[in-house]
Amino acid sequence: MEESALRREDKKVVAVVGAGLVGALNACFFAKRGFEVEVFETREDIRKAKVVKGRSINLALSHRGRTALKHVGMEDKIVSKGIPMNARMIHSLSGKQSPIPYGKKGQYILSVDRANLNKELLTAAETYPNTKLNFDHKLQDWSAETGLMTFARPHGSKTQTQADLIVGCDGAFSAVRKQFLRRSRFNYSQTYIPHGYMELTMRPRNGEFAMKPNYLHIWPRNTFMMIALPNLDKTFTCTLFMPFEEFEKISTGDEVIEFFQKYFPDAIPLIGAATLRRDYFRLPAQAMVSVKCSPYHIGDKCVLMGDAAHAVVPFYGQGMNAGFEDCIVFDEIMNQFNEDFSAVLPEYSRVRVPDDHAIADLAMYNYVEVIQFLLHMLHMFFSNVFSPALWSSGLLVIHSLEAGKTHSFGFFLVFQVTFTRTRYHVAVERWHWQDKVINRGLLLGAVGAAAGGFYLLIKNPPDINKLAITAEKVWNKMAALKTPPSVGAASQI
Ligand code: FAD
Ligand code: EGU
Repeated sequence: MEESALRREDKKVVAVVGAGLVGALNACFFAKRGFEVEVFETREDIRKAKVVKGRSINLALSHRGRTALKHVGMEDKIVSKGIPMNARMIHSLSGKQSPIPYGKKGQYILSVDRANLNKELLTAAETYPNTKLNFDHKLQDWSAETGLMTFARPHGSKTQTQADLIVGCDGAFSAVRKQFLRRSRFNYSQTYIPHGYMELTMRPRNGEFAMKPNYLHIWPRNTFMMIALPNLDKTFTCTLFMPFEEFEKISTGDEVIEFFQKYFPDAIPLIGAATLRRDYFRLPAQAMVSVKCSPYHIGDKCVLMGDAAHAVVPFYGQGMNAGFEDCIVFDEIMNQFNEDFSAVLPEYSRVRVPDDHAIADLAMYNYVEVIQFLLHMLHMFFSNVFSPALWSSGLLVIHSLEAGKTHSFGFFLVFQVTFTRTRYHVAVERWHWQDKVINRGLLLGAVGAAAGGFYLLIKNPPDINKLAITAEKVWNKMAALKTPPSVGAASQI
């Protein structure tokens, strides 16, 4: 007892800026170590608020996120309120549904409620006596020299506080990050994709889920798609992803129905025509941004985590999972370097930047590619191209006749990203290697080659530089997709 009291004395003050998903979780991680944790959040306490504004209503939680929750003893609590999704359910234009499992039998991802997850994490952070949550505190400015932060309070007042370490968990438009931008040798890029998203709610039908609950429902269409995740109240949250210019073409209720009739006819009765007419215009389509930067730290004073360090487009369901994994990685390095911030922070940047950049690139690549692959999958269900042997080998190979080039949809990749903690950059390296092998025609017997290839790939890691997926390439790809007749161009990235 005495010893812990003594240790408390010399414990440093850690300020966590942002009490979103990553900030609230991070507060638990730092509190567990015994730091004096001060959390500062712009919004009011969402546990008391009547209406919670925010991004997506629900999220896919997978292995990385779960592991982080486990570190702070929260896994069971969150998982018990999540809905397992064992497979994707692909909806064809004619309304036919085809399931494609995520992993082996019994493996699943979870649909969790964002607000509930955030609330539970705040409550968990608050149970540590060494944690204080400060709501209605909007960070305006801070000093990299002194660690002095200035917060705007409601009604125009301001307060200032000092901390030994500032942890920026304040999301994609991070105020903490602004200080980084002023400094030399800080790399930064942000890209808005041409797509926006809109959420629509599918109510229960006769008191039950309107569709099968244990699936991530997907409607892949040409340049856009809709996905739906189940909620505990038996609703589904549908998210429509579409280029802004397409959203803008629809301006009346009739046009909404016409549009859904053309592309998502089976969803109209499930959402309800009247609801659809109304909800489509409730909120404008939201933008999606991809942010990459490096390094993630300034000296021994400040570190960025979660979306503040790496906002990724949602086409891998990994934004939160990656942010949660940031917390584990930081925690491990804290052990390794005895909580010495001057050693921990540079090491954290060194280790984590390549992985967060890899998932950011992957999600960006997937943004266009996944729609195409899901469409291919759908077609394969209705033709004989679909081979169970290829399937079970974990490798789906798609041959584009027009381009004369074979493309693999890395099920290994999706698997490693979703169900393991394989470093993101390593998973990507393996995937590129796999594609190369296939294009060289080494894939003869599907199962044998895939198994052998996988073995080789572990032995010979490929060149990382091949990876760079530029926004430009993604744009070119979008352009190619817009010219329907020559589909072939779409397979050359
Ligand atoms: P945020 O959740 O943005 O939280 C930041 C917090 O900081 C907020 O509470 C904000 O109020 C506060 N803040 C901001 N500025 C200040 C300031 N100046 N001072 C004080 N506080 C401040 N990820 C997944 O893993 N799986 C999914 O299925 C998934 N689906 C998604 C679907 C969509 C449509 C979108 C847009 C994203 C999705 N994501 C998903 C990504 C996920 O939402 C984010 O990665 C995650 O919310 C990041 O958490 P964060 O805490 O870093 O940032
Ligand atoms: C997007 C928005 C299916 C929640 C990528 C799959 C997503 C999620 C996929 C959102 C897709 C896309 C994967 C998971 C997941 C698939 C994945 C995307 C959850 C490649 C709430 N994506 N998402 N891939 O595999 O790895 O089923 O808003 F439609 S979970 Cl875009 Cl695993």
